[in-house]
Amino acid sequence: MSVASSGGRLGRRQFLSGAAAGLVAGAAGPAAAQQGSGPLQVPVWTREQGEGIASPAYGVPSAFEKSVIRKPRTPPKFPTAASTGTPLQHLHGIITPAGLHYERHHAGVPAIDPEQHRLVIHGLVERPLILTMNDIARFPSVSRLWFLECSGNTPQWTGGSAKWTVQETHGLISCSEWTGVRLSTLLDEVGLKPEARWVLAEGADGAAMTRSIPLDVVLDEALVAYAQNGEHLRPEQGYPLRLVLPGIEGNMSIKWLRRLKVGDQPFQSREETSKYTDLMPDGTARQFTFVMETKSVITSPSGGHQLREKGFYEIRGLAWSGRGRIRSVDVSTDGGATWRPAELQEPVLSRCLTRFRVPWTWDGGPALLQSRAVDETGYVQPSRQQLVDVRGVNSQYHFNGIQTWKVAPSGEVTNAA
Ligand SMILES: Nc1nc2c(c(=O)[nH]1)N[C@H]1C(S)=C(S)[C@@H](COP(=O)(O)O)O[C@H]1N2
Ligand SMILES: [Mo]
Repeated sequence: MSVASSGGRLGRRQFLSGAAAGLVAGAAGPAAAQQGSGPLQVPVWTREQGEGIASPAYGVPSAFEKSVIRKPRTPPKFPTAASTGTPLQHLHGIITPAGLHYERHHAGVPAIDPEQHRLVIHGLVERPLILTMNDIARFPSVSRLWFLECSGNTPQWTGGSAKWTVQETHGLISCSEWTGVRLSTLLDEVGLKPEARWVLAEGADGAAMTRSIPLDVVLDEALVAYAQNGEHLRPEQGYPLRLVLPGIEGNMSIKWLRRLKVGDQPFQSREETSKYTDLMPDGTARQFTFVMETKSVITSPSGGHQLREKGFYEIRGLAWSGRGRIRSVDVSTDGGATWRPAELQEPVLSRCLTRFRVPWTWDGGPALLQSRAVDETGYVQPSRQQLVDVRGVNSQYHFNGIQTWKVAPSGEVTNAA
């Protein structure tokens, strides 16, 4: 039996009872003034001409969507070393609109003139090169739908705040269609020397962010991207050029990319020694933990939501794996005692967000909502306890434990991680 058919069996009446109640409430509320008194009156916006075209010339969301915005994370020590989270609770499907893509900047957003921007490729190569943006645009291009996730996403190693929304627990993930040149294509052009094993990537921002990337990651589809969701990158996403390394911690996808240096070993930059390592319970640190492991989260209902009445709800969420495709997602409404398979929305792509859904009838009692993803390698998303048993609680990065949202009989939804 598919989950969709069990949803269908609930019948139309049950889906619509809430909506009909809403309509009655609406007719008595502020909307009544606009709509007239009965259902389907001709509203004022149907009786007059709308706004002309080209106002503004670059389209923006409806004025009624003002609450759908990025949100700054914990107050930064410096205003330019900051991050903002994507409002996952307000989004549908799998693509993040560019204006809502999460941000993580270590030294603010540089204003780079693409005419003056250069990419240097040197080190253990046969023919070092300096490329202009026009040069880069001439190479064969590819487009890929991939998520990007900061390894600092979900800062819940020692628990989180009950008040956190999914924007705060999981907002440092976004998903775009990226277009650019394969990094391997550029490296073919310069010719790798036989000793080549690692590539240093450096950004042109005030942080001059630098990370060492092993050759297997380079050759695994890594992109030097200039476009995102059909248009050139936004300044905050690395305009005019960035790396996008699929399934790899966001920090390594160097923005404002200006230099690639090929070496025979890792370069041991600040971001891979003092930062972006994982402190284990025995005091040793794991270094070069690149892959973003399988993870999922319910985005609706989620923290900060208020269920207004008993009855039908569609539980909706997102799942992803840095190792490939999502194979399945199970959902529990009783804190993990029982699980039901969710329906996966196609396309289910490798290292991309996957949307899942499961029908749920809320009986008005307390509930604990959880999702657990499995990827095509068979890796199962761990519970918080399973993760902490292995990793301890000294880490800052790579928390991929199962998220719990608590639904109170009042309908209030809070973070129970
Ligand atoms: N040059 C440069 N690249 C950078 C950063 C930066 O501060 N400077 N931040 C990194 C981090 S920590 C992450 S998670 C991603 C964030 O990319 P986004 O801001 O496009 O979401 O970019 C990475 N690349
Ligand atoms: Mo990050």
